Amino acid sequence: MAAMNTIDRIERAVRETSHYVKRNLGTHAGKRGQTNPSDEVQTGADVWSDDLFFDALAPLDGVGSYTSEERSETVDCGEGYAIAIDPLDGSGNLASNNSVGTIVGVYDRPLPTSGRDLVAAMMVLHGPYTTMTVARADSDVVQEYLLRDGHNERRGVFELPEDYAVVGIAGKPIDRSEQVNALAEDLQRDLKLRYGGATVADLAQVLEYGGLFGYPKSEVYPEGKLRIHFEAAPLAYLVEAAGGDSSDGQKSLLDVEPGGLHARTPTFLGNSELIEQVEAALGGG
Ligand code: FDP
Repeated sequence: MAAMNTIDRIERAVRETSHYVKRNLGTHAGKRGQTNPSDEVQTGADVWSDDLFFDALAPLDGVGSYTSEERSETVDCGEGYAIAIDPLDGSGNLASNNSVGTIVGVYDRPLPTSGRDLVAAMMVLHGPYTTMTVARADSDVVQEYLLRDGHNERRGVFELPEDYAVVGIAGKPIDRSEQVNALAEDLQRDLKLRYGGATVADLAQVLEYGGLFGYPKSEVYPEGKLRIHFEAAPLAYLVEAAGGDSSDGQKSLLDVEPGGLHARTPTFLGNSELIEQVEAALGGG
């Protein structure tokens, strides 16, 4: 058996921590009333899961730093890859007992940096069952695992279907631009509406059925809501590896240069034809 490399070790630590998170999530779902570095209210589960992932990932050989959506600063851990993590993506869904997940980006350069420096991206989805989807520079496939009872099984590989069926675009029409509203209306004419409020869960629908997920800029979020390092770039890496595309409205999300650790971007992920449609509609800004 080949020796484990650093990405194998990161993958294993994310899987094992995710098993534990899933089993204990309900006990930590209450609001705590503090805010994260993006000024959003954290749930107890955000802080709890961040501590768990930190304890599992920071000591690994080959991990050089740990940066989280829940911490203002990067924690230096030695020499090696820079980890960027959203430990509990979609935690606003906890109160209503809907899906949440985890997103991990592994960069081979210190942050801030663009998604072109990613060497792996992982997304865990806590739905009716827990899955983990992994794209790596050293693998040709986007692999999905089923995580159950402390055990992991290969469940299949993701390749975006040629046809597409679903669309989910975030935000209230009253806060979005006219161009975004026109695009959404157009797409919703022949695609099924799927928006649940956790990026990982909404993206899982796009990976499975084909389609488009979007979090555009709006009056509430003039730069978009999703963070480049922790959400947009790692998910773009996954989708592009699965044969799809990504965009901030003009270019691939992997080419967006973050102005800081918690910088945000408008985010569109999905089938190439739909991303072309997004850029044709919004390319002017
Ligand atoms: P949350 O704030 O609940 O952690 O990370 C931001 C995020 O969730 C995404 O997972 C999700 O897609 C989005 O915000 C939901 O935002 P809205 O409530 O504005 O739809």
